[in-house]
Amino acid sequence: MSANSTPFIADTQPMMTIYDWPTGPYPARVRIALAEKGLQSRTRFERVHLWKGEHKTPAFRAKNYSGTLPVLELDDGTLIAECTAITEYLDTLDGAPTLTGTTPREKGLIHMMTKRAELELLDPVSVYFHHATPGLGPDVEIYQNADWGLHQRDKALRGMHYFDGILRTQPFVVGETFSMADITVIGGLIFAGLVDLPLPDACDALQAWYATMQERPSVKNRVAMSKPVAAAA
Ligand code: GTS
Repeated sequence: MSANSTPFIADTQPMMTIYDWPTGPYPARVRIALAEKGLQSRTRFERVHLWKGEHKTPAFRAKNYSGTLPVLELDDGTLIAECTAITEYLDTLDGAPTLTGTTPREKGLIHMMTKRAELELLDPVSVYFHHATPGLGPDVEIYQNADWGLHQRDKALRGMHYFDGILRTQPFVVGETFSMADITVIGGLIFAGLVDLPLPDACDALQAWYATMQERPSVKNRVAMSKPVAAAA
């Protein structure tokens, strides 16, 4: 058992390992999905130190060619990277998806809006962080283009207005049900908060939605999820 393993795991359940960084916005997406699906007790977390660039080492790139977090490793050695792919796996594990849709229509819309949340919000905030701020520091950020970073910052702000418009007329990013698309927008706003990119005042629907989302236990407890459980008295 590794130092990060939680001691309350039922021995009979197959285990999964998540390689991540506890406060990271992309890792947050998978942590929220794990909590929504009640899979925390089947998960061990292995911390990969982002600020030391551990995700760029050859050893880690052997697990994920892209050198990014999070990565899911199954006990048979299967490796699944990319938050969307990991969420799809977790959501369908019990045969009762709640985050990725059940009908073809739902699945199509949720996939589209998840991709849109990445393209128009989360990924641009990330590019802004890595290119137009010190990012993870000079040892990790080997190429930076500040103009590109600032351009992506503006794109992220436009994305906030876009999602604000969506959330003016419905409670969730895809209609009436919380889904992977909501989780992805949450990831974008977590990242925006970390890089001091405030939601525009005009985005009051997005602000109200985010306040509600932050009250969800899966969102609220995402960082604490991997803290070692206190020893039983
Ligand atoms: N498309 C990937 C996914 O969806 O999983 C992107 C993953 C990603 O960018 N993860 C961040 C990362 O590894 C983790 S965090 O910044 O949210 O904590 N960034 C480090 C880097 O050097 O790009």
